[in-house]
Amino acid sequence: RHFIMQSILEKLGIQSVNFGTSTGLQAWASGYKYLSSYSPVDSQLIAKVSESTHQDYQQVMATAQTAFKTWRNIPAPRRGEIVRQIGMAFREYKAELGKLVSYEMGKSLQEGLGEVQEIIDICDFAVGLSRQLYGLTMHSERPEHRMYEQYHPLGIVGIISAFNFPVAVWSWNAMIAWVCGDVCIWKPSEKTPLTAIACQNIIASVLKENQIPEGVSNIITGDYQVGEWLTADTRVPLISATGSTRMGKIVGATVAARMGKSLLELGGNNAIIITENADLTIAIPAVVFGAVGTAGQRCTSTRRLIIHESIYESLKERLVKAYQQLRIGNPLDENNHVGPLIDQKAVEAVAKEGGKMLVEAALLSGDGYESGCYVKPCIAEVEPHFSIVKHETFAPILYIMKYSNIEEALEIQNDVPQGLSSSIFTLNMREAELFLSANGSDCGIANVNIGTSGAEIGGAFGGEKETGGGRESGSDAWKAYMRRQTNTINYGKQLPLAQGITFNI
Ligand code: UN1
Repeated sequence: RHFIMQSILEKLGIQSVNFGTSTGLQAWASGYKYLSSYSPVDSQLIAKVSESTHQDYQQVMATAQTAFKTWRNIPAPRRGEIVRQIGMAFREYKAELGKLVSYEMGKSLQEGLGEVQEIIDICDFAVGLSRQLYGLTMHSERPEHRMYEQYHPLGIVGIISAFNFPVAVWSWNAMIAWVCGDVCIWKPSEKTPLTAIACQNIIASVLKENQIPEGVSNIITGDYQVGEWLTADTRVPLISATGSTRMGKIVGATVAARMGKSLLELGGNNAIIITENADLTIAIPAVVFGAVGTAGQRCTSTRRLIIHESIYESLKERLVKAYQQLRIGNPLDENNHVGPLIDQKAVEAVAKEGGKMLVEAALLSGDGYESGCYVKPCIAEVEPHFSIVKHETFAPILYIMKYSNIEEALEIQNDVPQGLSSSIFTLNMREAELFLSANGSDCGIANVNIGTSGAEIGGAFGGEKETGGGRESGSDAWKAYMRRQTNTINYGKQLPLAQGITFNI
């Protein structure tokens, strides 16, 4: 193992190859099965993590249940203060954690650091929120009555996160859940367990210093089966899951069958419309970053480009030129634009795609590409109705197609099963406003003159249709993490009934 990575692992508290599942402040390794975390950068084994056994799971659950009873009684602004300190701890470890994210997942160092920045930002957001968990008051229809609503902590929140944002998406859920008074059980992707353990270690010291009980922050590790224990468990009122639509349908059905709540953030099939009124000097870098950034493995990655016919040929040429300039290689080297895919299985998915190739996909081999996970981003010319265009392939594949009028462009944009992110590049106000109107984009995110990816934490993040409908992170997404209660108080001497009903005995 690279000695620099070794010292980073040590600083993040990952010292032994047999590091166990950790829950809050204590760590144990009763399991006999291990997850091996290999880096897609150079295929080195970084470390092994013990998988949670069912017994571990039951112990974590019991600890979480007990912790909730204490945590929910700590005033929300005081919980916010703990989250503020957590944000400070992540500032301290930003360089190391950002590097580990990059090495374990394969995204560029810039993006690895960006993920830690998202954690810091959501901590700040959550601190402010901890004093703003507002409910409404209503005027009762009855005299001498008062009505209001309040939000109470929900309980245990199960967080299932994906490999592509191994730490940021967890933090959107965990930081909000904690100020709301919930406790969390996190099942990270089995492809990126180490970054999760590093996060747990970073926050453990804060929790300990503040004498927060064991079980407010828990991790369980393993494959889909461990996830199933969580999703089927009636002790978990909310499951927040990020991943494929295939996974989300199973999770959603399991949670719904027990009347739990789920917050799903699933696949996207994000398009950019480039009209004849676009400023191409900003449109082209937005498209390339959206399509090849994170090697096309963001749920917000740009997958489709819908281009006005009048500029189609010239834009095509400029894109091909831009793609020729892409440097593919070790993501820890800041000169490179594109790193590896998560594993070789992901590489196989690229080979199955079709369309008329403008820039060919290729699996790279040789010096620096030994892990077999590096692919050359590709562009394919397609018709909007092709079936390959309707599904999400988690790789740097960009489909381009043309349109002749804006209504047609909107129809193409909306005619896919997914509904996460979308953008339009235009300097024409009518086109921009139409895109944002009820007749425009049907996605949870709709942007003008910026790309589909790279959303800020302050907005509600999520999408419609097969994307799952959940909203995480900013705005009022916190409401999903609390239970709402409507209260009516009669301070008079009569008992008037609602709707004017009389009942005399
Ligand atoms: C994801 O890919 O699951 O908007 C989340 C973005 C990031 C988050 C993506 N802030 O691209």
